[in-house]
Amino acid sequence: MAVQQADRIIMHLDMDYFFAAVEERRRPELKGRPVVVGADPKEGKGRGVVSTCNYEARKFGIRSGMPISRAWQLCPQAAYLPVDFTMYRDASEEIMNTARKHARKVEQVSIDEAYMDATDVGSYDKALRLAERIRQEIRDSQNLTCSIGIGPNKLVAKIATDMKKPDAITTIKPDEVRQKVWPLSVGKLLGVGKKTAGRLREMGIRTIGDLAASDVSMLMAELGTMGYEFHQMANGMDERPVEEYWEPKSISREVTFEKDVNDANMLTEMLGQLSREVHKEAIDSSYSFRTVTLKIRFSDFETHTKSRTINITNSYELLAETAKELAKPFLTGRKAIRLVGVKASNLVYNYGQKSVGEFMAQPQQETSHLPDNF
Ligand code: TTP
Ligand code: MG
Ligand code: MG
Repeated sequence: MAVQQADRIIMHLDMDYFFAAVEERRRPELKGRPVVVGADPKEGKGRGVVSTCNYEARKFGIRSGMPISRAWQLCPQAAYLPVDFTMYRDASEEIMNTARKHARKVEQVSIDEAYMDATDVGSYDKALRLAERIRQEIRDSQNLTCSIGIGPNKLVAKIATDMKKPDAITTIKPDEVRQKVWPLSVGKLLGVGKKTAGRLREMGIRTIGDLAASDVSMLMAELGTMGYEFHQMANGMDERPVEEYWEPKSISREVTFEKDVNDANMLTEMLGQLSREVHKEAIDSSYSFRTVTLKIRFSDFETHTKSRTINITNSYELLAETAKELAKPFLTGRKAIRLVGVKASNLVYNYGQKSVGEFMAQPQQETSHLPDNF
């Protein structure tokens, strides 16, 4: 079978039962028990869904995205914990930093997932040793487990990760695609949802191998250009590069006035202007933010910064209003002002469809829901 990009080596890393694993780390007494992270189950009457659960809870049939009331029916004795997104995001940042220490290019694709380009290590054996180092370092520094897949492209690497979890490394070399990937169901391919899988089934196509062996013009007649893409993928072909971006720590603008200013209206207007520029950069680079910081320097160089953390947002109004509110105590006219600045930090990247912001948008709960026996 022809795999054209045999010269690339791509790794895919995904943390194991991520939110629940971070919760277990915080409360080691939970280890070995079913743990569900998500909405408040309210003794089976709760609304909202399961974010994730550990492998013990999965044995009861609980899954991400399932109504929390259903999870309660399946396993009322589980520990039910609210989503503590800040803690998971901090862990995610540490994990991605570890990955960046080892791989030349790292593309984070979700809170617990990244692709790495390991072409420059030169061989699959060396890539495996590199993956082992990364897994070990995440375990040592974060006390969390991950799974890593290694393959000739993103598609095959991700399929490899999913093949063996938790705490596993799986390699699929180009000449193993036929043996390891073809027996899998078509649903494993990117973009093949339940509906497309159903249509393919009607055409007698169930496995990735069936798809690879199908006539490409027949697939295109049925599914349009998607048919062509699925056929390519089924043959293990995926040219998408690993695209790295470095998460900026903050976005800020400041201005030093030519002449010190004592006019509150003018300062407020300038804060609005600076907020607009910060906001534009955040939107252009797909970031929401949680923390707004104001910086003020008086004519005698006395400098103050004040921060406020708000609900995650990408609203200009919220940014500007928060900056102006933070500035109020300084606009008494007591001293002239030399410099003002506005900063947005605690940035959260909006990952297309299922953005981190959406996870955050789930109602936050204040308390945890550990049953008494935990
Ligand atoms: P996943 O990597 O899909 O799942 P997981 O890490 O919990 O488990 P696995 O071992 O199978 O990889 O998602 C990462 C995190 O994203 C997950 O811990 C919680 C969150 N998440 C949701 O909040 N809602 C969802 O529907 C999914 C799929 C994930
Ligand atoms: Mg995961
Ligand atoms: Mg994931």
